[in-house]
Amino acid sequence: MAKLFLGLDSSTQSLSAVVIDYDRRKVVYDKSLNFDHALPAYGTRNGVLPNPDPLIKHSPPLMWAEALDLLFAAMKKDGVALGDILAISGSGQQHGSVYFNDRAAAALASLDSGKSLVENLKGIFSRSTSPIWMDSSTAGECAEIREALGGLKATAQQTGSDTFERFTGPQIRKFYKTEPEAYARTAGIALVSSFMASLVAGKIAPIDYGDGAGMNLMDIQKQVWHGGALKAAAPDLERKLPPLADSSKIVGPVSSYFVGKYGLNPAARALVWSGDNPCSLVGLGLIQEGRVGISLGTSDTYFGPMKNCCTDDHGEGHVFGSPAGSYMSLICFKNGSLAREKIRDAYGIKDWKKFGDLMATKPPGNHGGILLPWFEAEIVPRVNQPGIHRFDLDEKDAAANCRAIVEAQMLSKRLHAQWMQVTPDCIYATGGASNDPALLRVMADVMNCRVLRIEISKSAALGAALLAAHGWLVEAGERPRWEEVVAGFTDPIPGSEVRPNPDAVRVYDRLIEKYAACERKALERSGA
Ligand code: XUL
Repeated sequence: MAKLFLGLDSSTQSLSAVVIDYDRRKVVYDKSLNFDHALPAYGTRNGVLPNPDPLIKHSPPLMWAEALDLLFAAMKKDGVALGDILAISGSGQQHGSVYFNDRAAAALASLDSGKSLVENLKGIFSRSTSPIWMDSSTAGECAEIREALGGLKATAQQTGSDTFERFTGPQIRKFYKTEPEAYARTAGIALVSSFMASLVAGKIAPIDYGDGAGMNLMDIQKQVWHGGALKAAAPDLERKLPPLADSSKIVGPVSSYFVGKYGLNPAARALVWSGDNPCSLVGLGLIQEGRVGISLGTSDTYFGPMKNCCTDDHGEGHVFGSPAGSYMSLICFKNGSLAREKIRDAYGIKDWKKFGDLMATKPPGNHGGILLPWFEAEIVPRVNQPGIHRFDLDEKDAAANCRAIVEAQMLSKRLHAQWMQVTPDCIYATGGASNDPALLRVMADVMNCRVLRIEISKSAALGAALLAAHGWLVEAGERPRWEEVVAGFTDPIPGSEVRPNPDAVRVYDRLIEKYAACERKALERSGA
């Protein structure tokens, strides 16, 4: 019998499923359900409820539950062999939180497959909406928790990150301060990942170390709840949080709800879920330290596994637990593709091919010309005041400006990843702009490292399916090595390797000093 595993991904805009045939190393099914289109009654836009305050971003947890019903119904209709699935794991958008009252545990334990999930779950929430990662309404609470933990550096060292508006601890504190009665009625708090895992398992599921690290509430070194952080966030919090666990932990058999309604095997295992970034790490095959992912999207991210926990004293980057053991680091640069597009459009360049051709007319290092493309307030480095800064660069020279923005983005990644103390030996490039050879050439030369392209659109759901396989094998008494688990599922595109050019590497080894000095100057100018 084929060994089938299901990975689900509850993201901001959609719920996705990936089914893998483990022995054949194949994705045999893959489907996404867009919340706005499939569930218009909730009135979300891009998965988020409209709110007059642009800082507030909430979503309805019942919509996520209803999507789970719809997705299982679609899988059944599409003929997926649901009865053959051995284990289910999942991935959730990070940081978002769900608030239960004291009826939740009993309701989850007795889900009736004659009703819908929504009918089963009515009346179990102490807060009808969930703040999600896009919410930035908790600046005051961030300052309070940071101060209680001894400042920025101490907060990062203890919890893996400085306090951030989207992180769950500050969000819980805001709920406690603004709705104290509803907070008092709250018997349990889940992350999106542990909420969805609780539905599949039919009982309150633990939070895994990967997603737990995105709360500012977990002791990153010991991987236990951090007493001081809990106290700084809200009273009586420890009692409301589930236990922390490794993501290979099995919560139990799947809920009889899914057996009765969709024909799952009653022995199928329901695992602890993780966050989308930790799951993507596995889904992209980034399991050995030194292998790094760079995603070139609307914003750019730089992430990779980390053996020893090493936090960022500047408080710009994050350390999360990695489902493949130890830790992972992640930094997010806001001015990614959108900034590149701004330069392309400012010079009337019609496509990326032309952009790359223009770049190629200038040598690596661009004769020392530097451009800091902070079209929007930047996360890394922390820039509150948007602005474009040019140093030894003629604004009228289109080719030099094209080269300058790409070089600056890559130099910034190299500079701001230094705190991780991980020298990349291989970069996996992914995301929309990773099919641009001109960008990958600069990436390889600046980072002095080979670059390979990998295109896995559902890396989080695939990672979750691989976590399900791993957890099932562990329970079966095997000791699967992660290299073996991901083999064949996460191979880079053949022939995509770009090797660094030693002459260009030497240029960038010198230019990085100038780039860092320019950044310092621009930050002073913008009063950061
Ligand atoms: C990570 C973060 C986002 C969400 C997206 O810190 O906020 O990547 O996880 O779903």
